[in-house]
Amino acid sequence: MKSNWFKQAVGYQIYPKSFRDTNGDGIGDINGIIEKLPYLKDLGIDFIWINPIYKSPQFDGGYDISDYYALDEARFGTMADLQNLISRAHSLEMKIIMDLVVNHTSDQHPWFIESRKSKDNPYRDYYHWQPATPDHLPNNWVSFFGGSTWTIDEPTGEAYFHVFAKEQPDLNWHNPKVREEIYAMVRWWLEQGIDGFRLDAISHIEKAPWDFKIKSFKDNDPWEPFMNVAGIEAYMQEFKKIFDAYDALTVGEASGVSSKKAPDWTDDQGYIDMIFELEHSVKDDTGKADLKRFKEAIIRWQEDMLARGWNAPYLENHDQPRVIDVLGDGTDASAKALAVAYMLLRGTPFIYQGQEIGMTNFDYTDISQVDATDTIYLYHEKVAAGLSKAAALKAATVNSRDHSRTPMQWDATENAGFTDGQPWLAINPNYREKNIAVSQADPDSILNLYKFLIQLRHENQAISEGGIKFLCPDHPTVLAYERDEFLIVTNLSAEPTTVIFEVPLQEYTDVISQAELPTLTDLQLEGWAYRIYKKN
Ligand code: ISL
Ligand code: CA
Repeated sequence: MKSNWFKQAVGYQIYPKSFRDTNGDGIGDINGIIEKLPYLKDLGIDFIWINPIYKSPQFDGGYDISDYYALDEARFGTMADLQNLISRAHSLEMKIIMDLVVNHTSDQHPWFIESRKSKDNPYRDYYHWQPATPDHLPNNWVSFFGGSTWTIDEPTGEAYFHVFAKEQPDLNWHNPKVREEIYAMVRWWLEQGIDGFRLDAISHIEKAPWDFKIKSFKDNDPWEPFMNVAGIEAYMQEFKKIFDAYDALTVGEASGVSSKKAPDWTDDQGYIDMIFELEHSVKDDTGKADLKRFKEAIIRWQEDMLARGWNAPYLENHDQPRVIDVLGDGTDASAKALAVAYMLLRGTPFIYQGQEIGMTNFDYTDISQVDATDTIYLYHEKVAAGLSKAAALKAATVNSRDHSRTPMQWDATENAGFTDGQPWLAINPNYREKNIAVSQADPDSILNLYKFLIQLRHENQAISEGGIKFLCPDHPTVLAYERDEFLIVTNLSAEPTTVIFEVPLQEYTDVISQAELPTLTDLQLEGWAYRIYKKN
């Protein structure tokens, strides 16, 4: 049986490279996180998820690990720094979880360096190898980052399998030795005192038989052969034994686990505590999300996880553009309505660094400003297809991961208070007006609204653990729900609207203004309205 403290908690995601640099090399570091712990405590954060800081060639933002037992010391700091971070966080009653990247390693990992040497190398079966020629790859599966999932490799002439970049070969989970190595590593990290993991791309560790035929290449169809494929349950069960033994907090990035299946993953007997679903964050070619689709996904996940299971609501992460420009219209008002809409849902909400001040997307003018591997790949693909450089840049960056990876905007001083050196990625020029210091001083800021919402969660069990019932699920712009004695209403559009409720509004008080509500069944909502009502 798992412990339940996380049901009242709020998580904060740190992309360490861009959080705070303390030694002037332009790269955020562990000491930078330590420096900002009081800020996070003041915000009300209960635990922090830190993106990968392990030894890595950094081909994919550290999601290409070359040594599971070592930190990238040159960039981020030493194990002693990490120990210091853990103990300082714990003394402030905050927990620390780290990324666990076990679908793949870096191609620079010693296992892969061995594996590729010969067909009879003892590490050959740590990865997936198949006979292949350029005209006859083992199958027609495509990788998330573009191109085939197979790369032919010298010296053996066989192909190895990768669902992400070719620099990220997939581990062979059928091999018991691989599993033992991974489980030992997981135990070792928990012994170091970290409180748990965010399980990267965990739903991809099992694959369909190589002769599986992809039905279509539209939407999510091409990923089917490595999305929560049957057989994965056994590995998750093995993981669970370790997690339970350490009472570790676990969040799975589990695309392909449907809202119907998710309760089995996350209920009291489930493998992990909660799941990040990816369905609500689908965007089109213009970088906008379809509000109808967003609402449908949120409501379905909340309803399907009501009887059993646990959600991890989020609006942003290091892979997604900034929500203020995706679902919002760039205004603070839109960021606030979105904050209220998701922060009071059922589940453990996550806030991504900078989201709490409404950090925006970056206005790219040249491909050299981009770091994200998949964006650069897409750009070259578009140029090769005949697009002008400007058009290719626009198309490739519209949904780029790098929008959210620009350095954190702490204050209005040179380089936004992020670094005294040259930042590794360009800082958004709007940092002079949009930063933590300015937001702290303004009682009406997005930041202070987040603080209020976190407090409301902490103080009211109805919001952390109560039920949820959606009102007007078919309204085009209003997301409204009851959390036991609370009623939350948001208008996720700049257009005013009216909505008719079958709830006796006169029995409620406005939590924000403390005003009693008139006897009305219809509510006039201004653009980006948000209301939090409580039953008298
Ligand atoms: O479904 C997906 C894409 O449609 C995702 O499951 C995919 O798993 C997701 O993009 C994975 O992201 C994570 O793993 C990647 C890394 O590049 C990302 O930054 C990380 O969040 C590879 O490790
Ligand atoms: Ca640094």
